[in-house]
Amino acid sequence: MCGIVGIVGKSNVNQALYDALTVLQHRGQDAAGIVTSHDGRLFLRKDNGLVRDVFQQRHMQRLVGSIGIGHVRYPTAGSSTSAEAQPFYVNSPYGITLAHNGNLTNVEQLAKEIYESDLRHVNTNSDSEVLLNVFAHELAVRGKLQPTEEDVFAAVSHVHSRCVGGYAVVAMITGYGIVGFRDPNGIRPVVFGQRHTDEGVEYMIASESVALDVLGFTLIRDLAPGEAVYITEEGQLFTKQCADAPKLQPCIFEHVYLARPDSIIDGISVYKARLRMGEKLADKIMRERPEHDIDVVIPIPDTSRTAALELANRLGVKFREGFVKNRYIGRTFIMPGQAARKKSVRQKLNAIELEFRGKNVMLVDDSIVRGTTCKQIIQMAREAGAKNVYFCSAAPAVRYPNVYGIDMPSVHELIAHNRTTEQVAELIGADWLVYQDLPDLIDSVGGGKIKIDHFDCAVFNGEYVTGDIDEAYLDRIEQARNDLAKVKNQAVSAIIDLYNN
Ligand code: PIN
Repeated sequence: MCGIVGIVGKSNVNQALYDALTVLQHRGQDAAGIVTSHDGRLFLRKDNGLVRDVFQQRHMQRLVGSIGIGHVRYPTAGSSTSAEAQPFYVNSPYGITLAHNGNLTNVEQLAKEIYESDLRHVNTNSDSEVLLNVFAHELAVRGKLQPTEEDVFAAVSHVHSRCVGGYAVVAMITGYGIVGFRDPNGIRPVVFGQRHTDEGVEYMIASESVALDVLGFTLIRDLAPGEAVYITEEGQLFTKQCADAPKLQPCIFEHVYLARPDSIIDGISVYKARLRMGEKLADKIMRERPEHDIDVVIPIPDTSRTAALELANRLGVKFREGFVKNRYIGRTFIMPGQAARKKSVRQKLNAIELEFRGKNVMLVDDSIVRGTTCKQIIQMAREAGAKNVYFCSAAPAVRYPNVYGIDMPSVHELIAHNRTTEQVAELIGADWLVYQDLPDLIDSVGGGKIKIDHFDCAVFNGEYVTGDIDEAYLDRIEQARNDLAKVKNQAVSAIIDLYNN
């Protein structure tokens, strides 16, 4: 998962891009980048790290220009070197830079085509660089010295016919403008908005509406699946549907925990969707365990808080903050003579004992993926003196990998893969466990004022909306992830050896 932003402004946009990226930081903490354009020149800064660490005063001073794009990255299937930080750049045609959120599922085929037919070189393992080259090729073959909006839209149409998967994209065409587009299923979110300044109207394209809000832009709307928006350097805005058969099937996991609760995606308030998830869970508990003896509902901070609050209200049970999260977790340093250790849950969360001692507690989390964290948290609740620990997941059991840009463990690491609810409860150490039912999750998200009945729910039901995912594909990504894990482990061991010798 990643965050993207693009701004066409009336004065330097570096600060606004930086601020927008900090608002989108929850979408990726691995790397960050900004590129701006001024007088036909590009200025780029990107590196691994948080936004606040990647950009120093000296970098910001160099990022001049009233138009630019930015990206925060969460590593997906590929590796996570700084060379793969975005935006990516190709010099021909025009000089195009691009930032992408999502994942292409036919990247191998595309990489082959790019090399053999389009005669282009791709220098990383990133599908985003492939996507950029497909877009650049499709714009180049139009053969125009000055591309019009129709040329840009035609190139996007060709991207849609060649690329499969989830993609929300913002790209800057040096000297001309910024284009944003969304895949024909609208899997990943993207919105655009405007703000009025003394110098005129400024436009922003962003992954989530919260970036518009915080920077004083008003939401115009979400991009429709398959649609593109093109804003010229002069501030003219054009939109066009560029896909043949678009169908809105957004990723439901955005609402579970990826997006901020103060965002509105495809007209749906993430916050309200989470409240409804809590209501539905309460109804399920009342149906299945009308005689329950829950004394207190406790959220696992932060994402589950909204659902937990409404769950408690509906059950008529006390809602209490039982865990405090350290907001300032620091880096893990590898010291000579010590093995690299992951930060434990214990360092991130601490229990307020008086909320647990002698009580039957219902812990609520947004989802259970590997089950490792919730197992430790349940243990903490017991150590704090809880009599019984029950557990609620606002999402259904995660049983299948994600292929559209969410970094998920491979299928065998998913605790619910090939397991029943009871088996998962036993493994995580809960006295009992309640998962949200998928129809209830769909209704929580798509059953409010804005009705959406199709979502990408593949991690729950194994049905991939692009229709191209088979066992062989899943086996390949599993293999790639295992290989990557091996390489990473070897690299860590090599660093430790280096320190020790
Ligand atoms: C919470 C994100 N959320 C917490 C991600 C961990 C499952 N985990 C999925 C719960 S937040 S595990 O966005 O960081 O606030 O129990 O499956 O190991």
